[in-house]
Amino acid sequence: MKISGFEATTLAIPEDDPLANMPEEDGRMRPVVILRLRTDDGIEGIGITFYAGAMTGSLRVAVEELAALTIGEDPLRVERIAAKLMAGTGDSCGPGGIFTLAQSAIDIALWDIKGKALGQPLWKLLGGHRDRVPTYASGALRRGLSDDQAQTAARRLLDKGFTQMKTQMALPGNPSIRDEVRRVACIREAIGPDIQLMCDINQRWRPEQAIDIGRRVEEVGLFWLEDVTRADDYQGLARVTAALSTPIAGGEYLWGIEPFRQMIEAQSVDIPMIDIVRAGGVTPWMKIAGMAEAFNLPVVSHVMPEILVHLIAACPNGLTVEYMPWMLKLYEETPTIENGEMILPTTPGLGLKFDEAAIAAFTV
Ligand code: SMN
Ligand code: MG
Repeated sequence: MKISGFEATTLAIPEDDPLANMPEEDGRMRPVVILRLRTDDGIEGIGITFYAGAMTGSLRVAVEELAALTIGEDPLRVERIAAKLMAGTGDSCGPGGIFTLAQSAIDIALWDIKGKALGQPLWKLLGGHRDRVPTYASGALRRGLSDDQAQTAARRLLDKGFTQMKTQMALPGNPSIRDEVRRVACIREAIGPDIQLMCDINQRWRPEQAIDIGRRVEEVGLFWLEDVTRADDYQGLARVTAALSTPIAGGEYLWGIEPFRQMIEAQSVDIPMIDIVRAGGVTPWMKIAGMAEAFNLPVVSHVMPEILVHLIAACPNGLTVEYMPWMLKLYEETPTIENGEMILPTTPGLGLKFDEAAIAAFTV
């Protein structure tokens, strides 16, 4: 089997809130590049990438330029292809930035092809540890909502059956410490003591602020506090992690494999969070998860639950899947949720089929 063709398409997808129907800001769109990678025996693998914003046109071209290097290659030889892409860019264009974003789309599509060629769902090929995994609602309890709106949205997530959900602090404007603490406390009040609540800071605090506010919210009982300060301040993160009993999560902003070594060695976080497109695809994602396992750390996913559910289910230290619903509308069907857990598909590869009408509607 050989790779024989490809097609990359730029889409704009609404960043809406289908889970609680309370968008912070109407009409926000996320540009995305999708890839169809084809083989000479008729298999098509699908890939996806984003985070390029105004450079998404360049990202699409980068995907096409890298995909052109895969023509004639055996799609099952994922590492050989990764080395060829790196060599094809002079061994110096990555890891990081548009190279890695583009490489991710190709790596994801290769694993989809591998699953389809072998007739196995991806989560089994990668290890198959579990066939259902915990998941948490994300993207609904955003920092721009009022306390009242956040409480209403949280109750809607409960009605939908979620048993874990994520909110945000580092509220907009110039919030007092009291405002920040009140936000997580009011959500806790709305959901009761038994629901697991995570909180994302998106790198917006100083380490000292994180320790101060983090101590004041310990009694709210957070499942984790995420990206409390700059992702590359490994030592600052480590100070926060040492000071708080609330677990600290982070890693979604790191590129490739090696920064996770620095983060883990510095004891910066309790829970590494691995983003598949910044990691470089399925292949490096699994290596990072294995590295974390060796340090007795769990791992969590970032966005695209329809894809990441496979990876979290595959590894023994996968903790929970972020159920961020933005991309679900691209597919005919996505994994279902039962009792707060995502159920793994049994169809080969990613088990996803583009909804062609949706793709046509989002194509820019
Ligand atoms: C997040 C960041 C970027 C895109 C989507 C979501 C956020 C999260 O940090 O962890 O959900
Ligand atoms: Mg985050």
